Order: sequence, then C-alpha cells, then structure tokens
Amino acid sequence: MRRAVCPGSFDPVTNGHLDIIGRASRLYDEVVAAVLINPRKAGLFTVDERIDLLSEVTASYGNVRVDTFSGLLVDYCKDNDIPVVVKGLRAVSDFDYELQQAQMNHGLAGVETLFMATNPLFSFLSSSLIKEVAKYGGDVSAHVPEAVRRRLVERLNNS
Ligand code: COD
Repeated sequence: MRRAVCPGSFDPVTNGHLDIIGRASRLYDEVVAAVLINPRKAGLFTVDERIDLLSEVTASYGNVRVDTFSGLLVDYCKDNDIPVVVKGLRAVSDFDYELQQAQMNHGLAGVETLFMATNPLFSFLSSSLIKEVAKYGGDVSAHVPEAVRRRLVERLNNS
C-alpha cells in the first residue's frame, strides 16, 4: 500500500490544507493527516477538536485517516511505515524552512518530501491569519469549510 502523511498543526484546518490533502489522496492509497501534539504551544482548538474537524471535512475523500503525533515526524513515519511527507508550498517565503525540514527528514531517516504548489486561490491562507480575521469579525467563509467557520465563531464569541 502506498501511504503518505500530511503533517501540521491544523489549528484549524483551512481550505489550503484541504486542497493539499485532497490532491495527495488522489496520488496515494492512503493519506494520513497527522496533527502535531505540541505541549509548548496551546492552540485555539484542542488537539481533539482539531481531529474532529479534520475528520469531518476529510470524510468524503474516502482514503484519508486522521491521527496525531508527538516528537519527530520521521519517527512517526518509521513507526507507521510511511515513506513520504506531502507539503504545500505557498510562496518563496515557505521554501527556505520547508527545504531545511525536508533535507533533515531525509538525512535522519530517508523520508522523502513531496512539495505541491498551492492552488493560487489559497496561497495567502494560513491558520493564524484565519484566526486573526475571524477574531475581529471578518468573513472567513471563503477560506475554511463551513463546519470550521461555525466552530471558530462559537469559540471566539465565548473567549
Ligand atoms: N496552501 C497549501 N498548503 C498549506 C497551506 C495553504 N494555504 N497552509 C498550510 N499548508 C500546508 C503546508 O505544507 C504546511 O507545512 C502544512 O500544511 C501544515 O501547516 P500548519 O500551519 O497547520 O502546521 P505547522 O506549519 O505548524 O506544522 C509544522 C509541522 C508539524 C509539519 C512541523 O513542525 C513538524 O514536522 N514538526 C514535528 C517535529 C519535527 O519532526 N521537527 C523536525 C523537522 S526537520
């Protein structure tokens, strides 16, 4: 079985993430959307909430599974027999850091990284920007799935 992982914080999942996960799901038999558990960085959503949202919005793909990992991504890949990481490249500004990570992951464990050029519709999208726009009442409905928009509004109105 050909497997790949799309790792991230997914706090919360955006249409940019979904575009990459969906395109990866057409290239591989199984794609794991893996949420990083980072004890040093509290998110707006808990890891369980991010998993629920990701599971809901990727359910229609059929071959996408949602999981979590902590520590090194390459250890997760080794433990789960996943040889490829799929990442989206939004702009040149992503490239330096992504290249470093890809080279380190390859050097550490031979894990390959496949970069996909972001759909231009989503090239300016990040979870942080979405949270900021939503916090000040901006409309994010074109940038996140409806389930995510609803949870964002609920969370920000109650915080
Ligand atoms: N369009 C296309 N792709 C996008 C978009 C967009 N608009 N937004 C995000 N993406 C893709 C990118 O590939 C991005 O890398 C990925 O989604 C995740 O994005 P985020 O913002 O949810 O997550 P990050 O950047 O916080 O996640 C970073 C990782 C968890 C991937 C990374 O820190 C990691 O692998 N950590 C584990 C520890 C480790 O192994 N460290 C050593 C690395 S060498």
